[in-house]
Amino acid sequence: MIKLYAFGPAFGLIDPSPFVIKVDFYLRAAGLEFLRVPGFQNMRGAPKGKLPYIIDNGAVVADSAFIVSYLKAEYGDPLDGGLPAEQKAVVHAFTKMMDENTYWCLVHDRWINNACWPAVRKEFFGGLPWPLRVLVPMAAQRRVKKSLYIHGLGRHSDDEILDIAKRDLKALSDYLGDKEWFFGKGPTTLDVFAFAFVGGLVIPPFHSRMAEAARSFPNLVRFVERVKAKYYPA
Ligand SMILES: N[C@@H](CCC(=O)N[C@@H](CS)C(=O)NCC(=O)O)C(=O)O
Repeated sequence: MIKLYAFGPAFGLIDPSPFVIKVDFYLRAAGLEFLRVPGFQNMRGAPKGKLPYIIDNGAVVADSAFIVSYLKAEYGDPLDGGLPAEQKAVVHAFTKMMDENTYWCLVHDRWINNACWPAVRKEFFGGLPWPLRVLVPMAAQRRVKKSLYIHGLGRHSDDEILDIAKRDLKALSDYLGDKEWFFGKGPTTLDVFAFAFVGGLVIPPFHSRMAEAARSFPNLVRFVERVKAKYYPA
């Protein structure tokens, strides 16, 4: 049985990490049986110091992109197998946009923006004893700030970061249009990955300008609701 090592539910999401949601939804959409193993302690065993990773028949695979490639190689490619090369190229380009750009906007919103940070701090660190409850989130936020600065996104103003996120959301919204799925017929990995990132902005009960911007695209909201109803019924 495939074991998916995750953080665990938070903010109305099955996981705070869009990368974990990607793999979870991929496994469901591909009809593969798996066991989700939640817990922040999973970080200790993570081969690359990040979640998610999976263990399958003794194979340890880290990083959502490598995990999906592994699953396709091992169990077939029911989601993208029928796509022509041109559409696969679109999947790749959008995927990298979300992984390398949208993701950091989401991180900035949750970890730096005061509209989200107090709730995030409480969710992740509220269970720690005092004074760790105060010191650990301060150190963690400092580390995230540094990562954002090194990435480059953290050098922009809040307005510029919001604008960057909106452009990604608009591209996804324009491409989805009024279709049920990004390529019409059924979920491909583009739907899986888009749900992970757009859902990560739309679903949590945050009212930051970025979350509201995501909710201002009615077709993306409907898309998230459709996926939730079909793959994550309450
Ligand atoms: N490229 C990785 C990114 C995974 C990732 O950034 N995971 C974050 C959570 S969203 C993490 O584990 N961060 C912990 C840390 O950096 O210490 C993937 O696609 O799986």
